Amino acid sequence: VQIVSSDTSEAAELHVPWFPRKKADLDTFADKVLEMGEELTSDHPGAKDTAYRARRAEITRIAKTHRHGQPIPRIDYTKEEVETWATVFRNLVKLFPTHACREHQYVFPLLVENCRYREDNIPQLEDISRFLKDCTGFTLRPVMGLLTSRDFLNGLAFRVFHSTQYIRHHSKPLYTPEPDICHELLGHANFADFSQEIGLASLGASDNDIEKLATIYWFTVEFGLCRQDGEIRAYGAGLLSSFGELEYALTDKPEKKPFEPSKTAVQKYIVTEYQKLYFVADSFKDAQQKIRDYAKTLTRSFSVRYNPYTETVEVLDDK
Ligand code: TIH
Ligand code: FE2
Repeated sequence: VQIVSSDTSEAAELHVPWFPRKKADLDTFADKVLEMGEELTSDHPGAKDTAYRARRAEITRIAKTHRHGQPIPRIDYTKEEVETWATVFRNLVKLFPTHACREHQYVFPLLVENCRYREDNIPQLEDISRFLKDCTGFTLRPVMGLLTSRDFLNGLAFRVFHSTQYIRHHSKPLYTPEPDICHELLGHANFADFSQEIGLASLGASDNDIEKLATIYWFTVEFGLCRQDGEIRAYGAGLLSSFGELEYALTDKPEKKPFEPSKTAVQKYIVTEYQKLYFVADSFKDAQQKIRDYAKTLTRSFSVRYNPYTETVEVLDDK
């Protein structure tokens, strides 16, 4: 039984925020981005570089006009862009053996083999999207910049990962305050099943629950640490794409607390500099299981099921 109408006015009456029902509904996010999408804030390293801003605008136009089902246009990256990528790539690859968790170390060579990950080549979103589709059912969708937490998490329900296509400013390769192609491709190598579960939990969720899910996502998928053979390793993509923060995170400087979803979900954090606190899971698997269990505890007046054949979400009123 359908209890939530796709008619927005009726949905609002029931206090259920609108949410996408089919993969093509994600087209509505195409030009909805937060501040750093189009205009760069003044403290962004590329804010005063007009050539950089023009290039970003050129690349983000692709995201703005992209529609579900179309191939993602390829970008002919400039020599300078490839050099920035090379600096990030070279330094991260050096750190992975001692700093990245084994799951990341397992996936990385597969991308090198199948998606032309090389120091002198920025891989194309279309190639990665096709590869992921074959082995995990995930696809990528180009995005102009940061989406709201709700939109980004909603995308995951459809196994769609929104990915930026432009690169960070060349003056600051070791850390950038926002996602860029290095972050998406080098950090988020591992698109695990549980991210869809976070996504499904986010559909039509209250603002309060969205904030909790986004905070969990932040401290795990983005900045998570885990134990491995008596050491601490990184599995979060925000760490695995920043050779500055990856090194820093494993020193004694930041605070570390055990990962406990109900506590982690209400922790405040900053988004523009190295984190002062990280949460450490007993293992990568343990983090996944705890996130799954947590997502199930959120209350909603209905439940949802993803139908992979039709790529739609079915709403069930069995709660
Ligand atoms: N700080 C990361 C990097 O330098 O690669 C990018 C981001 C991750 C999460 C938010 S911004
Ligand atoms: Fe990310």
